[in-house]
Amino acid sequence: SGKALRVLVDMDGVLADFEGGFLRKYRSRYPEEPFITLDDRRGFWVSTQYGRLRSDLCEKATSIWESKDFFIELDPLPGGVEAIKEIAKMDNTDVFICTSPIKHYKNCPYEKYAWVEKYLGHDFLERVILTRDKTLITGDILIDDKPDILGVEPKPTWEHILFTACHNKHLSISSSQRRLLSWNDDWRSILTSKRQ
Ligand code: UMP
Repeated sequence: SGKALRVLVDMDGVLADFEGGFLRKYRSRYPEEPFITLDDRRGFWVSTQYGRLRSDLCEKATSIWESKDFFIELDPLPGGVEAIKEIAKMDNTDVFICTSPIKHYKNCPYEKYAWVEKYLGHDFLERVILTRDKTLITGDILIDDKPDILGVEPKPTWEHILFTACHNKHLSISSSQRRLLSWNDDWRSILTSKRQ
């Protein structure tokens, strides 16, 4: 059956509900300010869309994920924890969580590890990759909700599977690109299709 299949799984927007956690805390902290419903979200960058709504809302949005306890308090997205545990147990398969920390580093890296320990267990900490450049990481597939994953490596080894999120659901993707609509979608077939 050949070399083990290497599966890279993004965290925010794939395993952890970044968008839902953001909106709840933004509305709680800034109850008088306008907000963007999840249905009206467009574009990967929350800060950019809030900045277009009113220029000062860009930094108010940023203040939310720069706050202590933001990342650790994110809820798991439906089925994600169960799916990645199942992938981890599959024969001939290596799974890693591949996530980009924010540059305001006081809380985020710590809380990402703490989230993984809380929901996936201490042993899963072996499987965490924090990087701002995912093109450097080799793998067979990368399941990620960001439409454009760019970095210094022009030809990453992985196939990017676009995980559907509120901000990307309206995007038309090229015929060659594949989507995972949710963890209820057929991720097992995507893995099977990549095996030798
Ligand atoms: N993020 C921002 N600004 C935004 C939205 C998200 O800095 O408007 C952060 C949250 C995550 C990171 O830490 O960007 C995205 O990481 P990946 O999902 O690409 O791993």
